[in-house]
Amino acid sequence: MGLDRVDAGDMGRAGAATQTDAHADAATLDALIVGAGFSGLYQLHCLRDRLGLKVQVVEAADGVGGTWYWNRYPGARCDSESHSYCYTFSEDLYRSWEWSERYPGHDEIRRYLNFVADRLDLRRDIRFGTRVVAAVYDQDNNLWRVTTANGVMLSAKFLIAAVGCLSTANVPQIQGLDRFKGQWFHTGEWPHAGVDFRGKRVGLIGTGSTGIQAAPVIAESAAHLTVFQRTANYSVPAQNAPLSETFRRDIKERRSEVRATTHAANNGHSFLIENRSVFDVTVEEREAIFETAWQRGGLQFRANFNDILLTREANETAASFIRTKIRTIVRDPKTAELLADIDHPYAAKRPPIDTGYFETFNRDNVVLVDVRANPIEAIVPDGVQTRDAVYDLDIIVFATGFDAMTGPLLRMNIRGRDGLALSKVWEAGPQNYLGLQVAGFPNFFTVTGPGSPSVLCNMPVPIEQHAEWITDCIRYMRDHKFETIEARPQAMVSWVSEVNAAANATLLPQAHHSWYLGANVPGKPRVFMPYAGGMPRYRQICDDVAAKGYEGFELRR
Ligand code: NA7
Repeated sequence: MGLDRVDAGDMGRAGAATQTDAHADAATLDALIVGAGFSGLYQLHCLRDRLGLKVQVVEAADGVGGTWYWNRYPGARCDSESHSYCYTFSEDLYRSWEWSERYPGHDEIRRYLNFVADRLDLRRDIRFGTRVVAAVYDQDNNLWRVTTANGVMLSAKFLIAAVGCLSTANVPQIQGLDRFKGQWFHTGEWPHAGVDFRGKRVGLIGTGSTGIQAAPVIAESAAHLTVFQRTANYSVPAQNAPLSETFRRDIKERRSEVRATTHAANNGHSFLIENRSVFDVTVEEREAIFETAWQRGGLQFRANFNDILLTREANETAASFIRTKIRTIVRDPKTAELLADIDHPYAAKRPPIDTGYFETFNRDNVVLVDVRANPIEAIVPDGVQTRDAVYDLDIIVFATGFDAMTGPLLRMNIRGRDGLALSKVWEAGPQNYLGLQVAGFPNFFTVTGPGSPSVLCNMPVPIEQHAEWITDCIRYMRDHKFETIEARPQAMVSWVSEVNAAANATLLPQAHHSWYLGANVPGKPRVFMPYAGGMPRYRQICDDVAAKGYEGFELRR
């Protein structure tokens, strides 16, 4: 179980007692929500406006947006189609917003979330510029005592982490970075003023979704771009384009239909996976289907057959189609080979979609460097040193991803019953029940926490489901006069097995270096974190749990 406890005095009870005094005159809230992205905003609306609770959101940034507040790198754009990457709970909201492109850019998503915050009058209950540095459960008073970096202290009966899955930047520990004479940036903490690449020699480290989006845009303005690739990646064209007036009008009429499809789809997107195997069609038919899908673009590419993520043989048909495309697009055969030398099944890592990524390597000012064969050994004052060469650079861009899912939660220093540290419980990987609660942490909920479908879905769908489930749960507690809810240890163990079984039924765990497994952060336990059983099944499980009086949770008066 890993439910070890810290020594009393370490921080636990002694710390909690001091904090109780410090919090004595702070206003006590019904619920404190951490984060003002998609999930925090909706959770605030649900608890404040539907249940009438006294709620506050604390947010480290100076504005709403969550992940999208920070991710402003060149080319940053969502991979979900805009008409499904939004709230669908409200007809009014859905009708009142106009998306301009098939895939929304980061600035448009921020404008959308600001529009939602204004429309629902959320801002008055959000405390910006306030980062949580500790949250301790005060057992005697059944309150969470929360401390922030700027000294604000808050108390609340319910603590809800709406901190996002991809909000803790992972800057690799490469020696010498402090001596680099140029500028360096992580894509997930991009300067608001932007970065001027004109006339500069730029190095881009990382070829995940982010690096693949950023490379073409950086290459357009930089004097020279060196892309450092450790693991080659598949990518399918996004085929992004402005939305026609007809589409925009039509989609508003079809809000209920779009919502129903996103609820029926395993991955929460606005399209369903075809109910056929790659082997149900002839080789020629299959190629034609892939070709049409390539031209149409987007994540829907993997939805043409139902077994692409189930067997290596089925997967290889899609993988080899994409590798052939890479070899066709990229003119230099050596570069093409490096880009096509992909070591994992298609979509076992988060599958990127792009706008001109492979084409970028046909530019005169772009080179690809294989840092699997010749790893980066150091950052030197003038650039990046690999085992076999030094690359002179003015700017280094780290598109090296995130300490995903657990990172944002663990850095809040959460301590539950008897000073139990979340970091201790999760020493061997994130244990929880339904991705919503952890045993030992009463009245603490995570929205799209590890163990929930979250990042395997179009995020607004699990976010709406989680926020509504948590709201219904708190309403139930109020109606039945329960004071605490806490996952039972046994329920947590069973759910972790369920999450593992769901992942193992697919090819997902076969991408050994994926962030789904925590493999991108040195020392992080390798555990498949999101629930791969699909959103409809997950929703059903959560509904059944609630219908059975919150089975697997302990409710106390
Ligand atoms: P990812 O998908 O974690 O990709 C990070 C990339 O950075 C990946 O290519 C890594 O190679 C590479 N990387 C990380 N550390 C190093 C070092 N030390 N040296 C060389 N290369 C390195 O992050 P993204 O930001 O692209 O995407 C995250 C999610 O955001 C995405 O999946 C969407 O859901 C949205 P590796 O593969 O580990 O060999």
